[in-house]
Amino acid sequence: MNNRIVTLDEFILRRQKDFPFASGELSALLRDIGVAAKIVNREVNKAGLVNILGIADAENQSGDIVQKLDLYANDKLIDCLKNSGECAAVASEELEDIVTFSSVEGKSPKYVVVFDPLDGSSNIDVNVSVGTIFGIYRRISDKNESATLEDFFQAGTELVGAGYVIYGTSTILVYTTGNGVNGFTLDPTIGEFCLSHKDIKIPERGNYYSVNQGYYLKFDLEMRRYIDHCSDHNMGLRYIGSMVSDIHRILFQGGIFLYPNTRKYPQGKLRLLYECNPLSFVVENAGGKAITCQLDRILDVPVKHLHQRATIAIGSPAMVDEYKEFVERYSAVPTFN
Ligand code: P6P
Repeated sequence: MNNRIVTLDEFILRRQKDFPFASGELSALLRDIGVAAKIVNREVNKAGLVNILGIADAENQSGDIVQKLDLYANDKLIDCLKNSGECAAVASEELEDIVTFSSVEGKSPKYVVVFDPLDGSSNIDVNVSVGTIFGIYRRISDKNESATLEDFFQAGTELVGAGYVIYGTSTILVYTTGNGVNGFTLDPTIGEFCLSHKDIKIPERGNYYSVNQGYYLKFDLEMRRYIDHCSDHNMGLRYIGSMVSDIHRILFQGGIFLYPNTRKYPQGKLRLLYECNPLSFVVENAGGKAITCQLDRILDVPVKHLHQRATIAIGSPAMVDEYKEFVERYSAVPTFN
């Protein structure tokens, strides 16, 4: 059994032949994201020890109270990507607009990156796992000019790479460039992400469903009937309040995560650009499915603005298909697909 350590950097370089435009820029960009993740991890792991807890006196674009660590993670990701020379601009949950980068060493970067720097950050103060979500698009605007919003208003199907980092009992980076999904666990003794979960495939179904049951009475009929179905079939409920953590569990144990429209969030709460699309890209590449609660494939949904919200049902293919049947059977809105 060959249990030689394979670091993230080594893996990326080995698989560079898989990249459609294997000229090394995407490899370098992924490595830079790995560096940012290590820096963020260092601070997340000691959040309880230094005065970076508590509420920054700011709100982000979603109107959420921003924890200081959100801002720290946001800044570190921007620094790493700005200096990489491979990224032309970023969009972040913590930024109202895109941030474009000037050229580094005369390079004209091919890519832009979207990210939620610290998803589920309300859990930080109670030591529950949180995560960073990222997605990589090829630029479509004029490479001789600064990147524009046009580069970010691309459907999820145009992603060339996506992944997440979960800061939990261990820190794991999971990513795909469209050719399989692989997980790397950070070994703090050597400061390297090491291949730990090769070619992840999501189970066809699982024993848990994941939804904020507290909103049950506010859900539409089809969602309530689906939840009743899960309960009638003795499925367990696991909901962490950190989408990265729930999706990570589902990737390995199977299951379904749902965030439908509610009175407070009639379009859904989660953000399409930097939460739903990247995680759907990962889940689909692991053999899963991701649709809106109106039954559109998440990755096909047109991106019209940076902080656009979406409803989502994502996870094991058999369970997403089952949920789809409930929507078709109980939804007031006729479905034609
Ligand atoms: P609710 C965290 O704020 C987040 O964006 C996701 O990580 C999480 O799944 C969801 O919101 C939790 O939302 O309304 O259930 O508290």
